[in-house]
Amino acid sequence: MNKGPFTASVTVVVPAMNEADNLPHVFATLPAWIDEVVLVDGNSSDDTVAVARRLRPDLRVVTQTGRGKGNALIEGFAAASGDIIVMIDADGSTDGREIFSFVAALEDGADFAKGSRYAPGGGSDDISPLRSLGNRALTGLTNWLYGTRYTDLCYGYNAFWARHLDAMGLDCDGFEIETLMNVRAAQAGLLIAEVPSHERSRIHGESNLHAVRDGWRVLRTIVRERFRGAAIPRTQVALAK
Ligand SMILES: Nc1nc2c(ncn2[C@@H]2O[C@H](COP(=O)(O)OP(=O)(O)OP(=O)(O)O)[C@@H](O)[C@H]2O)c(=O)[nH]1
Ligand SMILES: [Mg+2]
Repeated sequence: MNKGPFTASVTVVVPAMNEADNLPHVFATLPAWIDEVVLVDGNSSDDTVAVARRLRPDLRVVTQTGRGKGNALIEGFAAASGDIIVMIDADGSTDGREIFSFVAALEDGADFAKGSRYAPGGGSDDISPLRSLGNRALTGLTNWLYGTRYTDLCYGYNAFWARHLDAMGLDCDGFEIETLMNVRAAQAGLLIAEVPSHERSRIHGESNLHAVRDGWRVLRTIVRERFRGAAIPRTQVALAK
């Protein structure tokens, strides 16, 4: 069924809250060989869903039952049928043409392909000095606590084999979702490849992220997960011996 360059089937999950003006740009960048697109609507008050359906008649729409980007992604992942799940944003900041590199990294052997704006070849038109500083500090703390070598903790462009969803056991609501995925993937001993990615600016509309409130949620997640129980760090130690 998949006529693309890869053998695995690929689902793209797109959380969207009031992104009707951006979706035409976002969907235009999606490769033709994507098997499935799942849009998770955050009870938008604009015509996000109608626009999305018009652009992609084969679209699957999930209306999230809770609140926040984390809840939206978790419900979208549960609905995805592909072997590989790619998560992108609906505001025009993530370029669908990069999906090729993410899927290639997975087919080359990675379990989890993690986008990075700070890996060689990556970049950002969007990140403010405050967010950049916070992200670097939180990335450094994560690397110190988990023994990882991440260059970019809080970035919404990632892909993974759907079979690893159980290992991550995702359970959060907000913008800490990427952090939770990154630390649980590490704790589960998944092979993680960073993929350079160029983040663009949101095209229309307002950001839903609040640097201080969401930074605090990320910090709590990093610390809580590290001291939650020894099960996953033990795996890492075992691998390192
Ligand atoms: N379904 C759903 N989507 C959400 C929710 N919050 C954010 N999103 C989507 O998640 C993606 C990222 O959210 P943004 O508001 O762009 O946050 P951000 O990328 O950190 O902020 P900017 O860089 O300023 O754009 C976008 O596609 C949003 O529409 C939510 O509660 N529900
Ligand atoms: Mg954004």
